Amino acid sequence: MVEKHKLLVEKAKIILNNNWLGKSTKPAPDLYPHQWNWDSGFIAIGYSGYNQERAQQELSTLFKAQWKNGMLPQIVFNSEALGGYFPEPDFWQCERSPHYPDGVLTSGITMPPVHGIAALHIYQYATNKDLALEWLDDMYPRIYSLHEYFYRERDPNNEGLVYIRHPWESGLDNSPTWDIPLKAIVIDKNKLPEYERKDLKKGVPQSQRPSDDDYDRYVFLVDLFRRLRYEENAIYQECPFLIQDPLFNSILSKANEDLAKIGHILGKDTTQLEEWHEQTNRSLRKKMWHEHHGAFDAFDLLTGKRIETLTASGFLPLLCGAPTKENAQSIYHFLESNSFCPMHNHSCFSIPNYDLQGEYLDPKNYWRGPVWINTNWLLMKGLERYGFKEKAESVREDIIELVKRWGFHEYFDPYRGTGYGTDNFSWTAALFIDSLIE
Ligand code: 2M8
Repeated sequence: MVEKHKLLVEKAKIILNNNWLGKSTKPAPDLYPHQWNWDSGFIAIGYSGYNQERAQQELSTLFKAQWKNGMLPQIVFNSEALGGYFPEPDFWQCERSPHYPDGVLTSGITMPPVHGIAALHIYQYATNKDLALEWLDDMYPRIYSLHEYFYRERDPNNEGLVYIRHPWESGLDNSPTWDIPLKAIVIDKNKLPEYERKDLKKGVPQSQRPSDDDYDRYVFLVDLFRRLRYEENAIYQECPFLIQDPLFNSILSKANEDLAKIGHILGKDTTQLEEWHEQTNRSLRKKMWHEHHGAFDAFDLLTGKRIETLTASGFLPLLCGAPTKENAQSIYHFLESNSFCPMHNHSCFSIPNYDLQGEYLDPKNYWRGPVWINTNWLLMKGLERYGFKEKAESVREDIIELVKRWGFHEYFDPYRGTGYGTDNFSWTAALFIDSLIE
């Protein structure tokens, strides 16, 4: 397949090369000028098919910015590009935290931990296994301590389900799932720090980006964290946004499983990783599965209620093996309904991030309807895991088709395929390359 799409693969490599910052890769030329946490995981997966050294370096650079308590920041700032994004280090003020690492500039929240998954992928694709083993030996304790941080600091009920404390941590920033909890945060504009959005000056229309009301709440939360000096326990007591999300927990669970495989290769004791994997899967099934929906719900720790919004996040437990066979069948049927674009239907593309029949669908707006290549790639792996080969194949075909027709956009219209957001987007390029490797 790589041969068949040779020109596009070349183009994808050029995009990654142009977004290369010297030690890591930015997500896009202008809109995102720094290094992003889970983007780098996906980008490394793309590199692993043709440039092992870069794949390894991408993650090594990211983990140089790991906090002393194990947290891996959402953004590692590129000091040469400061001024082009909001919020940057002057706003985060992470130096207030005793856990802030030396010699780097970062934000004070995290993102879905795809790194164990990426690291195993890099090893499997490595042409120089000795080099890969040496690298894994260095990465293993770092990724392990990130997982330890999650179970220690973000799992207050000791149930194997960790919470996110900011929509940016989910990766799916303005997903309709966050509408209810965000609306519940009452903002006093007079007390909100002054700020200026930079994202709207980069050529992407407001209609494809989060609303100003959303941004006020994003800023409110950052202001709270910096006031509390990024102290996890204090944040847990005061934060008005504490959500257990299926996508986040499924990625963590799968990363435990993959890190345990790496541990076996390195001869480590992986008991804890296996226990985390089992416990998270058990709790996903017990607490978040929604029989009637055929999907997993998010859970709001503050209201004690499920958030019954139907997004791609609810299918992600396929990735880590949490659903029973029956659950997986229900998910499959739901994915094959008009809500998420069935196979062989030429009037839509799979898998939109939000229910195509849902009340809040906005096919152009960011995480409120468009198709994203990273969630598609993860779902493809989950579908393969459960033996839904034809469906997985059709998801792969849509990844390829969308890029072929519209280019390397950030996200795509679920009906027409039109590319939206920024162009020359790194993870679209990286995962396109990976999707062509059989
Ligand atoms: C988007 O999020 C950032 C904040 O993290 C933003 O809107 O400024 C999301 O799509 C996120 O998932 C992604 O990692 C990031 C960079 O591509 O952009």
